[in-house]
Amino acid sequence: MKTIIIIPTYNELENLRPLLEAVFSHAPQTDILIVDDNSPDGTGALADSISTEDKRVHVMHRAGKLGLGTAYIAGFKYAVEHGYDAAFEMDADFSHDPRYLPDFLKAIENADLVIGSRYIQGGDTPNWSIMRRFISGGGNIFARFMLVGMSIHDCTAGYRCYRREVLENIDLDSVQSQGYAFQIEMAYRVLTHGFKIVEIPIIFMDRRVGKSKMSRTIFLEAFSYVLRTRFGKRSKQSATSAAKIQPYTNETRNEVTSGVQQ
Ligand SMILES: Nc1nc2c(ncn2[C@@H]2O[C@H](COP(=O)(O)OP(=O)(O)OP(=O)(O)O)[C@@H](O)[C@H]2O)c(=O)[nH]1
Ligand SMILES: [Mg+2]
Repeated sequence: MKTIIIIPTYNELENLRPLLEAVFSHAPQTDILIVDDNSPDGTGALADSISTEDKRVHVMHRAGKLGLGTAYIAGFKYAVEHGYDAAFEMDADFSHDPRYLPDFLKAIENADLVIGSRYIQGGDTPNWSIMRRFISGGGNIFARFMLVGMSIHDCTAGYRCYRREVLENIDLDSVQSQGYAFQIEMAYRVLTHGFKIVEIPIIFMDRRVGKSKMSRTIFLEAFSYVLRTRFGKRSKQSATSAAKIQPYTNETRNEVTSGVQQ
């Protein structure tokens, strides 16, 4: 299977080289696409120099900070255009530990989307404050409660592997969200297309160096996406058809499939 790991970067100078080394130590057969948004700290130039040393590394430069969602959409399109069978989402800050890559690669053989989950047995967020756990855990419970058919335990998780067929079938240009909402929207679309999602446990670590780009806006965007999808006109139709799906009867607790068609 030809795979590519999409890593969006904005000011990740210190993380980039050690991260790529760690990725290749666990999954030497994968390619990497760095999507850099003209990072002021020179991450893009470093990425270029690494790509001249290693042909597995590709770089996409964008003019300015255009957001995580559009960076992934651009990466997904690149993956489809260049004939990859599967594409990963991975943060550059070591929150998404490359040691899990072999688990993802095994799971994607029998899934359309694999999500690295913090909220199934074996998953954890050990260095998070109570408040952060509450916001993230509560957000996931809220999304599951509000979105019909959303049976994923960690729908805001950003460590994922998509099969090419999923990316070809989702209308990528119509995905508007950027932060947590982007992850929720993608997961919901994958489910409503009837694709099979598998969650595997990951321990999520806080970034070691560099600055977080997380903001209140990103939190509010996710909250508003869930409400709009639940109560919006178009979503009412998809919720109605979602309600027609057979009850979720997975023997393996972490496996999620839906027969919903949009
Ligand atoms: N290309 C691009 N990358 C971005 C943008 N915003 C964030 N990133 C990258 O996306 C990844 C996740 O960003 P973080 O700042 O770690 O946000 P987070 O992981 O949700 O929040 P923390 O848990 O606080 O780290 C990192 O690799 C960032 O460099 C953006 O606008 N464009
Ligand atoms: Mg992070």
